[in-house]
Order: sequence, then structure tokens, then C-alpha cells
Amino acid sequence: MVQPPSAPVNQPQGLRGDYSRATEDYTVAQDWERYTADEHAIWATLYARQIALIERYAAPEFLDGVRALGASATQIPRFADANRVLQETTGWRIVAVPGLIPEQTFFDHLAQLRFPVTVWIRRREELDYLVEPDVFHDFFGHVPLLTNPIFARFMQAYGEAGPKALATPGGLRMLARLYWYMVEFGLIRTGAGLRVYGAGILSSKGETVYSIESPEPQRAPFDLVRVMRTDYRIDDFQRTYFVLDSFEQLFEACYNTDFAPMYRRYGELPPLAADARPA
Ligand code: HBI
Ligand code: FE
Repeated sequence: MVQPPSAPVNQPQGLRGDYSRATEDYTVAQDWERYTADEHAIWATLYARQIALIERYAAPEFLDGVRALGASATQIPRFADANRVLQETTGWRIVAVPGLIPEQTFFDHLAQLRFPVTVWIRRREELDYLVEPDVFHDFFGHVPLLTNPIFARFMQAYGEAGPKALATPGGLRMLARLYWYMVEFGLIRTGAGLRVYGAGILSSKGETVYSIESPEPQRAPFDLVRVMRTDYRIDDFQRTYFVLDSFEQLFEACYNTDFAPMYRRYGELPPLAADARPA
């Protein structure tokens, strides 16, 4: 998700792609009253589809977060309500943004315990597939785990890693792969079997089932260097999912590692293929 924020959007509607009101840190007011009945109905459709799946497929920490947030099944959530829950659990909050924002700003928000959530919602014709984040992806997919102290701490450390990545050739690409595979498309092993925690999967009906049930994709144990070297698909289900043993494993691997030597060693090499199987 690294398009320039000013990229024109095909079909402007409401606040979609409207950066004109954004402040210096790219935040806007959520302006909840502006959502139409049809937009709330789209939320309700998406929410009902995913709620029916997550009990079976999502990680217990994600389900705990969904319960703690107590978001409405029928209306787009008010960010202020989620913020009361987040403040009490991990001290995070969400801020409203018009869409993708520049990397540096994105990293800075995370480092400051602010998660940017896109304000607009997709159209009915786009229920199953969207290239850019909307409020359903950002809120339903990302916000629940921000109630988990270890995962939230990892997200902060991720934001703090931004400046060094931006300053090193190939660094941003490598750091972005960590986000892609471990925040958007991560799986985790539990006592009850493999579960999903990645936001890109859990906001997609098709990939929630595919990532766990399909014999096609590779499911590889988490390996920091391999993750940061592996190319990814943005237009199809993933060829490889990386599997955590615990969120502590992710936090420890990242918090205790200086990424700079990795950037220097691998940053300018071609990536490993998305479906690469190590020799
Ligand atoms: N902006 N709103 C938003 N959401 C993202 O997930 C996002 C972004 N800007 C940059 C970005 N992601 C990526 O470059 C990072 O994940 C590396
Ligand atoms: Fe996302």
C-alpha cells in the first residue's frame, strides 16, 4: 500500500480521496453524520459476513479485541467510541485520514500510538475487492489487535523503525514487507490450530477461508530476514503466509534487531519470489 496519496481516485464520493481538508499530519475529522444510510448498510453487510467467519478462523486475541470494542453491527463505528476502549487498554487511539498517507507520516503516527483509519467506505460493487484501504478494512481489520498490549507495542516499534528504513537504500521496501506479511497477512499457531490475525485477511471473506483451508499457499514459520526479503502480491491471494508462534515472538524479533545491517546486506538485492521455497 504505497501509492502516492494524491493519486486520483476513479469515483470520488463523499470523502473518498478528498485530501483538501487534511491537516499537516494528514488527519481529518471523521464527520460521522455525513455517512448515508446506504453507507451504513454496506458496513452492516461486510460486518455480518466477517462476524460469521471469525469465530472459526480468527486468533483469540483478535476476537477479544472485537468484543472489547463492541462495534455496531449495523452502523459505521464512531471513532471516538473506539478511542475510549483503546485508551483504557493500550493507550492507543485512532485518527481519521482520507486514505493512504505518505510513509513518513504513517510511521510517525504509529510511533506516537495513533493508528490512521480511512474515513470512507467502499461501494457495493466493491464488496469483495479493493486495492486501497477503506474504513471497513482499517477499522474491522486493524483496530481489534490494538487492544492487545504486545501487538500494540510491536506496532509502535514498527513506526519507530521508519526513519532508518527511509534513510537506507532498499530499507523502505524491506520494512514494508514486514508490515505486509506480519500485519496484513499474518497467521498464528494456537492450541486449537492455525488462526488468522492479519487485517488484510480478516477484512476479506474469501481470503479468511483460503488462508487456513486451501492446500495451495505455502505456510512458513516466521523468519524475520526471509519475511523482509520476500516479494508479495497485491492483486491476488498470497502465495506464502508466515506463521507466528506468539505475538511475543514478533515483538522480540523486531525490538531486539537492528534492521540497518539487514538493509545494507539485502536492500539492493532482488527480492525472493512470493512463492519461493527455501532450498
Ligand atoms: N497510509 N492510511 C494508510 N494506511 C497504510 O496502511 C499505509 C499508509 N501509508 C504508507 C503505508 N501504509 C506503507 O507504506 C507502510 O505499510 C510501509
Ligand atoms: Fe491495512
